[in-house]
Amino acid sequence: MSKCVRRWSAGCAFAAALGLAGIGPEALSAWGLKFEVRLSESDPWSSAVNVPPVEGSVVRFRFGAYFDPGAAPVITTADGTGTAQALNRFTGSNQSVGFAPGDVFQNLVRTISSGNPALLSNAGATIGTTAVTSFGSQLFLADVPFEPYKEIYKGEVRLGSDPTGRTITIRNKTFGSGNTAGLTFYSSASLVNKQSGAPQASGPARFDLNASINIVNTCPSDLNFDHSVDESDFQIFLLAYQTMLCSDPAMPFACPADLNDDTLVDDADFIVFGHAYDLLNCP
Ligand SMILES: [Ca+2]
Ligand SMILES: [Ca+2]
Repeated sequence: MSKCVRRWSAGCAFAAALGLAGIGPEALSAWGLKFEVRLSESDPWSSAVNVPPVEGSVVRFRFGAYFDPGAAPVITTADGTGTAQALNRFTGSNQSVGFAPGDVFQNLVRTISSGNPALLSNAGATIGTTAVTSFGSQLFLADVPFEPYKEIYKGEVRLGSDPTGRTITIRNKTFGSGNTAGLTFYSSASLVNKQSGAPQASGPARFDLNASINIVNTCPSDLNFDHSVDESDFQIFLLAYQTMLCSDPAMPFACPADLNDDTLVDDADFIVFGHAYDLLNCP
């Protein structure tokens, strides 16, 4: 605490507040980038969520860095080996893998108190650039007491109209740039003991924790996505049944009424649909 107060009083006060909020240590790898998702503001953050393929569905996500206080010395870089205690910046970009046309990032918000605007620059499936996104001294991760995770920004993924099942992974895209480290932090709240978190061929104990959005229809016969299988769905099914071939241009995209995936909408699908229709409510 004394070192912290002497050198970084503003940042230490910030970290102390977070420490008092009860954020506890996590059993993770030594350090890395962490991405998490949730469906609503009241849900806990998670590494994965399931969401039906409904246009306009929103999944919240956040991005930060974590450090394991129990893995000292936790970081080996070109500058030496030390225990991570203070994160000072992130350099690089993050991305989604698996976006379908129409899927977008939106409402990106920096949740640290300062930072280069490049941190949140969004181009399609990429967020950020290789610009140095300095945070000043606000991201202490140790000393007051150890803070194992620091959120850097948050945002949302909004699904487009693609009705097919798929997985979107939110993860790092580029880490560092040239001689500029991906993360910069200090081993003892001292500029002298700077440890640059650049990628090291020998392995710097970095392990990123990615997040997944699993787009799955858990109620396939609910063809209009209103959580029940009723007359409205039957009308949609009937049109597909009359069209029959999934390859017919008149068939809705991805042939959702082909419930047994055999490229036809026929009696076999009607049996599946009829069973769901009897149940009415989606599981
Ligand atoms: Ca329905
Ligand atoms: Ca079929």
